[in-house]
Amino acid sequence: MNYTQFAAEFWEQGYVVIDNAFDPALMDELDELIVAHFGENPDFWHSDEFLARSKTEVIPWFPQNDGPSAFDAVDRLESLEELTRAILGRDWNALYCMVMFSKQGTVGQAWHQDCSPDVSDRFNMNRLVYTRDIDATTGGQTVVVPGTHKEGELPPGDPWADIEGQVILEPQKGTLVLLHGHTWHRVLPVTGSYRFSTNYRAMPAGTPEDITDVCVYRNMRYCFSTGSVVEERAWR
Ligand SMILES: O=C(O)CCC(=O)C(=O)O
Ligand SMILES: [Fe+2]
Repeated sequence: MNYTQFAAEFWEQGYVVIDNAFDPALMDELDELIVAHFGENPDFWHSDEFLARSKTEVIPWFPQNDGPSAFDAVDRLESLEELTRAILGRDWNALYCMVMFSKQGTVGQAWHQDCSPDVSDRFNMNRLVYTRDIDATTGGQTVVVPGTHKEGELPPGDPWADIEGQVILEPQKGTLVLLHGHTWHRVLPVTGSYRFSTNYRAMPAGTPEDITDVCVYRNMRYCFSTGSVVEERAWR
């Protein structure tokens, strides 16, 4: 792996896609655990207001919160550690590992930034692991706008409208996507089957642990710990 080159691309574009980053057998193992955990028809976890306002139909699971697990194997990979260090610096910290599950027929996730861009060098980095293919037949592709990690706040507007310059990603089994938390991104509607990603979130040294507590959408800022809209953003 050329860590320096990937790091340069990350800082230029606000994301980088690395195919075949993980052993297929490990992907199968994690995929099976995720499917077993959620079953076919899990209940939503967020409040109705959040689901309605954010237009984000996801159910989170923190698999490392229940003690040692197969998910630790990804954290332990030297390649991922080195790549993360090349981007975030030597004293980066792991934040948490979160699986985000969306049922078939749900809307995916509206445009957002994972954390406030008010301070440009204060951010989380998503390290997204895909244990199965995502493409136009499954739906749920991840969409990013390259370079927007340098453009400040996601502008108010239609939570779902296309944004000029957007790029649709179709991660495959074993793909790693590194995504800056300020980069404007969303997930397309989940048409074919249920859909999930596993996110090993990380952050540079000195970043507060609650960095991802307030998420920026085009129509509001939403605080997860209090379950409330902390800012309305008018757009029509
Ligand atoms: O699941 C994805 O592809 C993106 C998820 C996302 O927006 C995030 O983890 O912050
Ligand atoms: Fe996100």
